Amino acid sequence: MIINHKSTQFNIDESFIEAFKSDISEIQELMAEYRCALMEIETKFRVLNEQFSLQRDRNPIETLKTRLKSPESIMEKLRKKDLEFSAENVEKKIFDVAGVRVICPFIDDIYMLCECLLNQDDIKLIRMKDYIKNPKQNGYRSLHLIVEVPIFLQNEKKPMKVEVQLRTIAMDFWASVEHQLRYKKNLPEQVLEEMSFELRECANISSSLDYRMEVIKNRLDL
Ligand code: 0O2
Repeated sequence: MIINHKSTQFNIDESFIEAFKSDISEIQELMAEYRCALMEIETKFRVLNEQFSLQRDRNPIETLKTRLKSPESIMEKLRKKDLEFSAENVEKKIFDVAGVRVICPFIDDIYMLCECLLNQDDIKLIRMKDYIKNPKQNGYRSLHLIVEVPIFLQNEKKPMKVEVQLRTIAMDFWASVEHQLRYKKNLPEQVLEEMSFELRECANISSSLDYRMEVIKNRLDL
């Protein structure tokens, strides 16, 4: 079966579809739990934003976005890992089913929010990847966290994994545009090389912009 998802086309094995159908109610329940985890993390960031804006008279969060991974992307990710589709595998092997993206004006805001989140006693850090200090080869920058947050169900407290991506407005601009360009397929090798070079250059320019803005902010003691 072929599933169209935006501009991507996946060939998904029939057995995956069968497994998906047989696990459907468990999956629906799990997705509802991920939605609850997203609400928990979103609220934590909104509270921090509120408190900081009272203290400093500016918002450390420009935009807050949440998303649940689509069933097609989850299936594709499991297939790449050579794992069968089951609620158990989704929960144990896929760490970014629930995702929160926090877009900040300044780099300092990113590390301040990260520290505040990780200091909360119900948050457990599972993994951190700092693509700001160590950008990806293509120029991608962001701070990635996988955290566990408890959700409180009727008779149970359940830890749920959430991926948090923190980035500046400039990093987000670069990542969003690069994401769109990446889907342009079948380009000649030379064009691809030139494009990668240009994208790396743009990432460097936007990074130096971030640092210059930071200097202005610090001068104003904001
Ligand atoms: P989507 O639609 O955003 O969810 P893992 O998730 O652990 O299996 P990995 O590669 O270790 O895989 O995760 P990592 O490096 O923490 O980054 C995964 C996510 O970061 C991606 O999710 C993107 O959102 C973002 N990302 C990472 N590298 C790039 C990049 O080069 N360009 C852009 N634009 N985004 C990037 P998904 O699942 O790809 O997509």
